[in-house]
Amino acid sequence: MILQEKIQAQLPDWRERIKKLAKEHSEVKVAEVNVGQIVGGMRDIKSLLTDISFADPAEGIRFRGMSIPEVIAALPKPDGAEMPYVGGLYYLLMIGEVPTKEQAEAVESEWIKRCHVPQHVFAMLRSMPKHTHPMTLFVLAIQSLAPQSEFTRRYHEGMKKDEYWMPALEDSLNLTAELSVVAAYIYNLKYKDGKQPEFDPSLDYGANFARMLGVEDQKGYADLARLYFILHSDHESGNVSAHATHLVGSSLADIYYAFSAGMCGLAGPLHGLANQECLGWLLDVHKKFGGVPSRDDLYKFAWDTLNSGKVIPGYGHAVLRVPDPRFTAQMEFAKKHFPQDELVRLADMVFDVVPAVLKEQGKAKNPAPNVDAISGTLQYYYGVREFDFYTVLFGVGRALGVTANYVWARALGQPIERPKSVTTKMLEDVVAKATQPA
Ligand code: CMX
Repeated sequence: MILQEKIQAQLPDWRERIKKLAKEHSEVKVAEVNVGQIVGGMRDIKSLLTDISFADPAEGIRFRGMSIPEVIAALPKPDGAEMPYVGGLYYLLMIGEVPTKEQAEAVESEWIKRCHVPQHVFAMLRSMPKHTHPMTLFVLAIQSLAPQSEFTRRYHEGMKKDEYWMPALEDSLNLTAELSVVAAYIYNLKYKDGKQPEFDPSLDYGANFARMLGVEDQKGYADLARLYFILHSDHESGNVSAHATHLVGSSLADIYYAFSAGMCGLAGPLHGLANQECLGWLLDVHKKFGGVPSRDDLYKFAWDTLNSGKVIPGYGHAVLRVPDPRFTAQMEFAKKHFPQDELVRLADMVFDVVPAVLKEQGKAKNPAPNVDAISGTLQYYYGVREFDFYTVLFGVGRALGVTANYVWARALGQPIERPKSVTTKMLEDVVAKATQPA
């Protein structure tokens, strides 16, 4: 299998580099930690190792060193499509090289081969109460796929440590193949008549997702799905979903345990839920003014939101200090395909007005839009209007990045994570010593 062969070929060199760092340079200091970082949610503490992606504060995310526009331009595309194969992105994340069209298609074929969700998963989903949140269903479905884990089976047979990554890759390919079917099934079960259009083995990942979701404009939505999954795949390892997956995986739990932990984190309002809150805010503006408001009205509305003690969703970021290139890519897509759509025009006006308002308020370190400022608007345009489902979409994309990290973490023998805690008294003592007059 293509990914296995490529990783195998790269492994000796990577293992040597890590071994050298750990054996010969483990005492070299990388950064210092201050009290603010410990009290403030470990913000910016450099303590995670990944080569899959890097979020540069001044540039945004780079996948294997490539910016979003570079990735979209370089990855091969299905015939007649505007956006690249999702399988091509998976190849890039796993291998660190831009695939040829044949290589991207080989990953897509692996997914098609492995796309057999066991019937008990659907039966379990059908047995849940109708009002269950789609993210709860998603997590349960991931867990219910766990009995197929190759990693767990081989672990209990006593596989050697340097082989861990192989069944980890098997599991990751199976999981990512099945997730799109599971997500579409949840959508159809919860919001439609429960019948799901058949998976078509002649289509790629994005087109199949559009088909299974049953949207009207299949071609347009297939491109959006490809773009959406690519953009949401990874944002280095410190965010909640990536870090939770990595942490749980470091205990040698299989990817089903690890990824479902990540998805529980994604379900939180400060992480994956923000996209639906952002669209909700745009729709509130739209409703209040009966369409796209004047700039003055929007300016006042934004200030009213801040004055009522709320944040303006879709703006600000923990790491980025510029407009998120994932926002820019989606805005360009919307302006190219449906520039006259009222919500797109409104989102564009918000982009013009809100950063200035946040700057005037002077609190947010980054007054620019993040990925969530537009992603719901695009889904809404294509008729996917069930807000609660948006985090599931995010999860399908996020699986690509976190499983690539999981495979490489096992390949490089990354150990179980165990940071150290301190007590409040210890911090106070450190502060007292540091601030003592000489
Ligand atoms: N509207 C109003 N106030 C904001 C703000 C916004 N969009 N963004 C930041 N602020 C405020 C913070 O609430 C904070 O206020 P307090 O000092 O009163 O607590 C202050 O500005 C400083 O915050 P920060 O250091 O700039 O931002 P954080 O790293 O603490 O938080 C984030 C980052 C994303 C949670 C925050 O910007 C926010 O709440 N934005 C709106 C929600 C949102 O869009 N979330 C999606 C994140 C996307 C992602 O994770 O990829």
